[in-house]
Amino acid sequence: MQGAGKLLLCHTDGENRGLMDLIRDSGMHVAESICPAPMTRVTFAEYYRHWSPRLTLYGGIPSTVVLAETSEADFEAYLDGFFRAVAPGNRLVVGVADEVPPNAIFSRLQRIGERIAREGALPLKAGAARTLETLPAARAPAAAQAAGAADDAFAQVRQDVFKGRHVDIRAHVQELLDRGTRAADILEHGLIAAISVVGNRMAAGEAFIPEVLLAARAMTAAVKMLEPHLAASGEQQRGKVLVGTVRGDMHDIGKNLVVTMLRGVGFEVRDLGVSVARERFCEEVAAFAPDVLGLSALLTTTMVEMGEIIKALEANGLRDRCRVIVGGAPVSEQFAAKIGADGYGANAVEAVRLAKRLVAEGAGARH
Ligand code: B12
Repeated sequence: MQGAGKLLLCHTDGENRGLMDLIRDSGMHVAESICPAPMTRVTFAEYYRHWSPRLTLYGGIPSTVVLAETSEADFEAYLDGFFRAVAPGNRLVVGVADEVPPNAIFSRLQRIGERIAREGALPLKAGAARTLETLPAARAPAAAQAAGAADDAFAQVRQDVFKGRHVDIRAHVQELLDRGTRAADILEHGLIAAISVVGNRMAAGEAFIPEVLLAARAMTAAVKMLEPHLAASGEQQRGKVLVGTVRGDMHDIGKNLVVTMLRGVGFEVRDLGVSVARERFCEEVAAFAPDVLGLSALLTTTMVEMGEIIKALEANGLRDRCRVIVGGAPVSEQFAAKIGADGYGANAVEAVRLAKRLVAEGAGARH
């Protein structure tokens, strides 16, 4: 394999006490998802001593140490032992097992990042890690430039998103609202501009899940404040919409915006949340009898589930009971047509326009 320019990875999550020599001698190049003591019996120091001459190690922080069940003192002690074991540092990519916030404590993930930046030698040389707010695109996102000067009125809320300041952002959004700034502009030039930069950085391998989660949390806090302003309420009941993010997909910021805007113009909306199974969509279509079913997906791997949901509706004799609309970053008009959806909306405003048109055309039933 090495001759063919390929690398072999071995998924080593779990108990490896009886496998230490076998894995070391197996010819694998990388041992990934290493979950050491206290969750399993082998300590990280032992893994490192035993494997690092031949394997690159990936992992090392068991999920329990980032959870509240481990005290701050024990967490720090774990990190001290961890960094002592790997100094001077070689053939190691630090990874945290399984847990993400909110269960994993944010400040601990940040602390791990700080210590790697300070003490880690490889793969990032100490001090070489770049945080979101220091990246060039974070300082001058394209959408912000389009909106005016580089340091425009929305620069502060963008910085809040980059830095994950979910408390400060509320005061800054309020200041903008008090100055008479339109909520839709704060959303577009502040929040969406910032989260798009975060997405691009994520794609380029320069932003990682903890940072994206922090950014998403700040964005969600701000969107909640904007919701009453975005939703022009008071209109009469327009119809019923059932909404959800498809199975395997946890993204909900965009879906929540769609829900807010639909409610704002008078739709009765039932929001099923994230990672919704196709069976659940079928049950709810039967029970809630929506005029429109809105499906959201943000991953290329989960967008295919939208087609499966439409097939499941057909198989259960429910397809003619409602119109199906789809949306989310990877979804397109062509994809919607291919899977037999009734419409595609690129953003929350289009979602509302689409739902209004479909309800006006057919009040739910397709034929
Ligand atoms: C925030 C974020 C996260 C957060 C989500 C937090 C949350 N509560 O939603 C977290 C950190 C959890 C996350 C996790 C992951 N993410 Co992510 N994430 C993003 C990010 C940066 C922003 C998404 C967002 O909120 N955008 C802002 C909102 C307002 O826009 P929107 O979602 O597109 O919604 C609008 C429209 O699409 C439309 N719309 C949305 N839904 C619907 C529904 C209907 C019916 C209609 C009509 C319209 C509509 O209207 C909305 C409002 O205008 C994107 C990058 C990006 N630019 O999209 C990556 C991104 C989607 N994530 C990505 C990846 C890879 C992941 C992970 C797999 C990473 C990992 N290795 O674990 C995981 C997957 C977890 C899972 N199982 O779902 C990739 C997907 C790549 C791909 N081709 O599939 C992206 C594109 C980043 C990238 N460039 O690499 N992510």
